Amino acid sequence: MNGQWESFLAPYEQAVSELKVKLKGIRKQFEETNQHSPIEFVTGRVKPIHSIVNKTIRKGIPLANLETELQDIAGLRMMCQFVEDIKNVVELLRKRKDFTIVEERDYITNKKNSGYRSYHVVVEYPVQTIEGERKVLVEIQIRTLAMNFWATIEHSLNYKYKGKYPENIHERLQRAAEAAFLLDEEMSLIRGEIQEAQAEFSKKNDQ
Ligand code: 0O2
Repeated sequence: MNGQWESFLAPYEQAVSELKVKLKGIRKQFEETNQHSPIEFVTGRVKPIHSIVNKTIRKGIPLANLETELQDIAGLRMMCQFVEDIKNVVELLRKRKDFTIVEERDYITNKKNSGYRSYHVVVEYPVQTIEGERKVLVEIQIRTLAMNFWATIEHSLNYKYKGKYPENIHERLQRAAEAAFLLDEEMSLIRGEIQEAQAEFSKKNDQ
């Protein structure tokens, strides 16, 4: 059984490794050209077998339909400093020729009831194997550092409650998510004001 899982997951492992290198490469290119990188850091993982099995049970997905119906067996996360960076990252992904976007889910405009915010892009990525090309689905989650802070902690608390928080905890988590989003908005405003001041300063110096 474990051997079967291993060979099933092998192309997903390959997709995650390759995409980690490629997406980290975007950040490097911005740095090399002395531009603000919309990407702060990139992580990736293949979903553990027990999480795959639990999710198929929870969502009623037959194991035979895993490849088409479970879109996040391979997952990448791209963390950004500012909310505005997220749309720039999505634009960069849309322009790429090494995979095809099959779905986008905007949980920033439409936050989840839990308070979760993130932009999800599902792509079909071709993996080259010794048996030929295999296309696998990969979910790329794009979020700010503050959204990631909230989601990481909420995810670890969720294990204790299995998604069923007592009402007051649920409300406090929602409020904490709003606080994280306010922080994102404030940081963007501060950045905007600093950029304006810098532009003024350069204009005066040029006169
Ligand atoms: P893990 O351990 O991160 O892999 P569903 O799972 O039913 O909500 P679906 O169709 O799988 O939805 O797609 P969706 O919602 O676009 O992506 C699910 C993934 O988004 C989750 O994967 C999490 O990574 C993240 N996510 C979604 N909602 C929340 C949330 O309320 N809190 C946190 N912390 N993360 C969330 P998994 O499989 O749940 O978990």
